[in-house]
Amino acid sequence: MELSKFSSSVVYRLTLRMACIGSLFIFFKILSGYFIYSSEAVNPSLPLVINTWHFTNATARAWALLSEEGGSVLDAVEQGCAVCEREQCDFTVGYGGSPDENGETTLDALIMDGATHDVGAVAALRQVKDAISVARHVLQYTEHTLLVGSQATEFAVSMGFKLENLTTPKSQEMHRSWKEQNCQPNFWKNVVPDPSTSCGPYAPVSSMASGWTNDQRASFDRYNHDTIGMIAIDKDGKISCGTSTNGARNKIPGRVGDSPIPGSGCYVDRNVGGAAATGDGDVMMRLLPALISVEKMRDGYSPEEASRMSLQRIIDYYPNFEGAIVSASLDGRHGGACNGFTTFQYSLADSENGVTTVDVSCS
Ligand code: SD4
Repeated sequence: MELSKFSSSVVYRLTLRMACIGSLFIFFKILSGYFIYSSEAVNPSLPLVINTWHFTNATARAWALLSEEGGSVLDAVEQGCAVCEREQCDFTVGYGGSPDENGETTLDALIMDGATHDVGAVAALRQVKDAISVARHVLQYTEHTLLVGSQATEFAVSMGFKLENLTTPKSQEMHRSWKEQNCQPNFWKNVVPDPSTSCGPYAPVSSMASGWTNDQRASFDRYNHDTIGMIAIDKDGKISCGTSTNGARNKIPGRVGDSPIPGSGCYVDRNVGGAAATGDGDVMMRLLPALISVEKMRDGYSPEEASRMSLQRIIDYYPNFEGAIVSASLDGRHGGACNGFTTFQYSLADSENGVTTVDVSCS
């Protein structure tokens, strides 16, 4: 009897001790798990929004969605870029800008979801103002990536978007004065009549040896390059990017630029970060600078270094290239690089700075 009392009290004390050790173990496990999660997944400067140029109203809208309204990163990018479409930022986003050779404004836009690596885009979209929202409908309601031209318009109308005229008195005036200046500058080469002095219609020169090139090629100066390209990261590190533009002034009808091309206009990777570009899209879409910048960040370079390296890849082939790129990593760092512009700024919103702009010196 005495022995069994003794042994049951030993068992009791042992059980109690093990239970205490067990609970302590669980407590520390939970605690360490919390700290590991905190340092890896949550950065104090997140959420973060950056976008090309000084389009701070667009940044502020995206920021409000992420920081106050519980919106997703896709909502932030869509509604942020939509601000520029409505405000006709620098007349290079939205309706009423960059008329083509026929005087028509057409729109390019893209939205990319880091969580799924899904993309929706429209190119040469006619008669619908809300390009980034139509792109989101491509992402959300189709298995496709990119819809173009009049058929993109048909898709938009079937999804409930309004058919509207994108021409304004200002874009009519841009087109009229271009015609008055013998259609200078333009994007033709190796055609007759000489595109550097004459309007079309043009025909190919019969032999390249006797042909013209066009030194008057339209340049992507201050008011011909301000595509909005935006990257949004929420507090949990979810990322998305988007672009919206009316392209290049005096473009040849049917021309599509870099903005709706994934990896060129913008790109995100849910494990790394994102990048967005602005500038001479005919050149940029040959070298996919947004993809390259993200891959450089994956290799451990900072967003600024990655931006420089991706632009350098373009400059190696096209030394006179005019353009810029902005990049952000999932830990909340950001940076940009530019070439051929006198100035370049990008807009930023994060918990430390609120909405502001960052100056970048160009090479
Ligand atoms: C494009 N990258 O279509 C665009 C140009 C731009 O405002 O930046 N436009 O080539």
